[in-house]
Amino acid sequence: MTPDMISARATVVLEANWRTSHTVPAGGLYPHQWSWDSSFIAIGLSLLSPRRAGQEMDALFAGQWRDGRLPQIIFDPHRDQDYAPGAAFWQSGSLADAPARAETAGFIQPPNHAWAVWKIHQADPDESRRRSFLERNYPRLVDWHNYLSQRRNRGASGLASVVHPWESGTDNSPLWDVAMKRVPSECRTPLERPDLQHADAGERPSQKEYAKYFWLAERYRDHECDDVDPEYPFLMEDPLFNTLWALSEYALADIASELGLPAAHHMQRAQKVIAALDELFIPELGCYAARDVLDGSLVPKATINGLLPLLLPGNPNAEVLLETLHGPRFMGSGAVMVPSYDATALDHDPALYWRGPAWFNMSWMIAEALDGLGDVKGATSLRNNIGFLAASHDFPEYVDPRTGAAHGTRKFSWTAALALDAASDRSKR
Ligand code: 2M8
Repeated sequence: MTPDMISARATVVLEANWRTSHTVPAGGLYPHQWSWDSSFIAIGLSLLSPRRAGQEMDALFAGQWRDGRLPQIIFDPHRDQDYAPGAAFWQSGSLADAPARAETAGFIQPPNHAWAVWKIHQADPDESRRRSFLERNYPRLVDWHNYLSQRRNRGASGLASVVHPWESGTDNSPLWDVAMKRVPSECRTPLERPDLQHADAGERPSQKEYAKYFWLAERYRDHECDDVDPEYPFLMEDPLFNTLWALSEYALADIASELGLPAAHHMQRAQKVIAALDELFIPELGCYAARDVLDGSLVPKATINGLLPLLLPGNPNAEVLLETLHGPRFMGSGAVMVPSYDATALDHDPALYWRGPAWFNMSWMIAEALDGLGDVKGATSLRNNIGFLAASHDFPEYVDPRTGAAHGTRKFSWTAALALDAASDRSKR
């Protein structure tokens, strides 16, 4: 399949998933706007239309709260029956810090936004300047990062904590299993699962997991989403979330310099996050772990989250991470894209969501990391697989890492956007 064919097919998906001002991740399964999806999508859109990439980010920031948080989901009021929990569950309008003109979730997602904004600017700096793209987004991004450092430093380590598996973007990753044991499953909200109309039950989190997800969401909402609930049972420091924060903080330094503003404080914050991340590195595991803030324990499971600190420039652990990446637990398992979880683990499942399958955004980020490390051949080979597998299987949500068989929903927007990017030469990287 030629890069032109991949781009043409990906463009059709992105057109179909565009809704006036933003892109839905998938028309049936995910009918609203999701936070970190939109960053990946906008990176792809910037190749088609910088204007549309800008609109995508504007629509997202229209949902930003007064406390700076950028919510996990901005709801489309016309589709509230089609996804749970939705706007009726969150009732964000009743919370003082929530925006008046948008209905949103109270949770957040990984902060890849400044990183994306800087990439979009670099794709066409003249167009970006004409549209004041950086001027508009810089203050919003600063508020967002301030929310992370002021409100989410729950473990006082300098890292941001996630308060729900959904906030990590890797919902049922084995990293959360132990902490989820202390979360009750007696939620009060009826357990609706519209997701099961669009994806096989065997490829989605279980009913029991959903009951716990809802219980946590109820608890967070009923505490006014205030991030100070002393009895809250789930606080985790995720290596991927914090890697993206550090990268985005570096991107804010680039953006500030481009705008002629002071940038040193952004560099310092990035370095602080990176120094704190070092406490999550387990040499014997060959990658980073997540930390349970409530008891300080590290979760020794090898996941894609733990490999992605490879993206951090000058990471002193890069050699070990590369060994793990190329070893039998990940690419050395005969994989065509990077598994989300250790392929040798007894509970690795190549079709079950974040417990084994390969995801396009993750492999795309690994390719970015390999570029940064000078492994152009490795990055190109991964990008070729991303483009080919995406376009030949109708842009699936995730694939079996070894066979490339498609799973989850199809016509998935970030798959299309990142396949488009992978197929482009992006000024020869
Ligand atoms: C998945 O998560 C949502 C909850 O946010 C869900 O399962 O319903 C994850 O893959 C997440 O990373 C992604 O942002 C979202 C929308 O694509 O779907």
